Amino acid sequence: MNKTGVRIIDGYEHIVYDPITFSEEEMLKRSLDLYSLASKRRSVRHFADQEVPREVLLNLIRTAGTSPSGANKQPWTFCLVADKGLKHKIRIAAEEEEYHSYHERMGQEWLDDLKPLGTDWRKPFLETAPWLIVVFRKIYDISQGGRKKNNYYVTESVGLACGMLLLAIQNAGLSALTHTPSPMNFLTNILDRPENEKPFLLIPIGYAAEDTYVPHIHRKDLDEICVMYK
Ligand code: IYR
Repeated sequence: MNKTGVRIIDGYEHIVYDPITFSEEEMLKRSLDLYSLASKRRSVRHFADQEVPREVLLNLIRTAGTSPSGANKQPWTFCLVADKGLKHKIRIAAEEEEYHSYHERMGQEWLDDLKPLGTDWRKPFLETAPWLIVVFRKIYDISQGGRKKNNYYVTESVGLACGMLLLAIQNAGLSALTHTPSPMNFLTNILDRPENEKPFLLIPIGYAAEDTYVPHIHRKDLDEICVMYK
């Protein structure tokens, strides 16, 4: 290895890995602290009319962009929408689809499952939230020369990136909703995205409105989600 920590392995440049480590005591505290932060995350549907600095949003997206992805293709685009006209268009189109979903497309079991959450076809939060993050998954890339290039495990990769994004949002002291109007092709048209990008998730983000109430849901106990082989 040379002094810069760069090494050629099998013909490809590698850099020395520089892991961040902690004492066991610190590790225990940090893991518990992050769990405590994560456990307070809730889906929020009521937002305050309060700006969030653009640079914060950019840092959240930067964090999401550190996610692992198939063959490191990073097959995602995060659209940041603050423009009121665009938010209005998105709300109108989402509500139209959701109206049909709630009245015709979703079965009774699905509607019953959603009753405790109090959702319906109306989506005012798409206009009240100061920002919408619209996540697209790139089903393939397009090379400089216009050729199709494969991406791999696209859904898994973008799902992982969104998980990191949600935790980053929580860490910044903001609130968000993972919203999936269905179908959501209208986002491709409104945001004028290329044909290799498919909408994945719509995330309204901002400060929760004062006196926001959320459903009293419970998270599964550890012994319901974790199986130890020891
Ligand atoms: N997409 C609809 C319905 C909906 C579906 C599930 I599954 C939820 O957990 C919540 C809502 C909507 O956003 O209202």
